[in-house]
Amino acid sequence: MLKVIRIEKSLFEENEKLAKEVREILNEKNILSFNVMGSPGSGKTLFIEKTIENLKEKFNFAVIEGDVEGVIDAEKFKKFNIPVIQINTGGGCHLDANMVKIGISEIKIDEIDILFVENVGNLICPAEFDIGTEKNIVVSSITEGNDKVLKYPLIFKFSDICILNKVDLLPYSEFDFEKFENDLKKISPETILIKLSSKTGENFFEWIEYLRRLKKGKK
Ligand SMILES: Nc1nc2c(ncn2[C@@H]2O[C@H](COP(=O)(O)OP(=O)(O)O)[C@@H](O)[C@H]2O)c(=O)[nH]1
Ligand SMILES: [Mg+2]
Repeated sequence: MLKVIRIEKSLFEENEKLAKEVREILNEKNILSFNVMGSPGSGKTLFIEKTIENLKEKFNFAVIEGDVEGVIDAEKFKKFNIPVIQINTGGGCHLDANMVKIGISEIKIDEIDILFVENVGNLICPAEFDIGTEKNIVVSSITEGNDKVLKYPLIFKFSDICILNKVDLLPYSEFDFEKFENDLKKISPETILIKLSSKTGENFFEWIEYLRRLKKGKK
């Protein structure tokens, strides 16, 4: 006897339902939320830290950290004295909407303006799971080389915003920015590209201005 069980479909369907619920909870409280994806080491955590550093006087932040193991990234947010929830997937390569729903249930969301969710670092699985946040961000860095858009198109298509990070290292690399930009336009014309350095702060204001406009648009 051969029996095929289509787990994939029901998993995705269940996730969609939960993502909708998360979105409703966050929208009801007028919270602007971001799902930050990208390779390990692309600079997701530093990007979120820098954003909070820039705007902590203006908005109340919360962070949900998704990692396979440990609390290394979550601890980096202690200095801000904000709610931080660590989710350990124990091997899972992405967060899902249920994990985020549990995460936000641990936060006093009435007191929050902006929520960052740092997804598990990789360019494949996170792109298949809507986690209920408002905007998807992929952080790509120039040290990863400029073939990533063509090699992992799904995550770039899935993302509303592409942060091209580590531009301070441009002088030491052969990164072809024009090619990256053209590939992104071809693969995902709607995705907004912002190049910056989370380390030196170079061009960071462009992202901050964009975020402020998004937040204003919600009110
Ligand atoms: N030079 C440079 N280094 C960066 C930049 N952003 C992050 N890094 C460094 O890259 C490494 C990985 O950053 P991290 O934020 O932990 O990446 P994550 O794994 O994507 O969360 C750390 O050593 C950061 O200090 C940047 O814009 N320029
Ligand atoms: Mg990180």
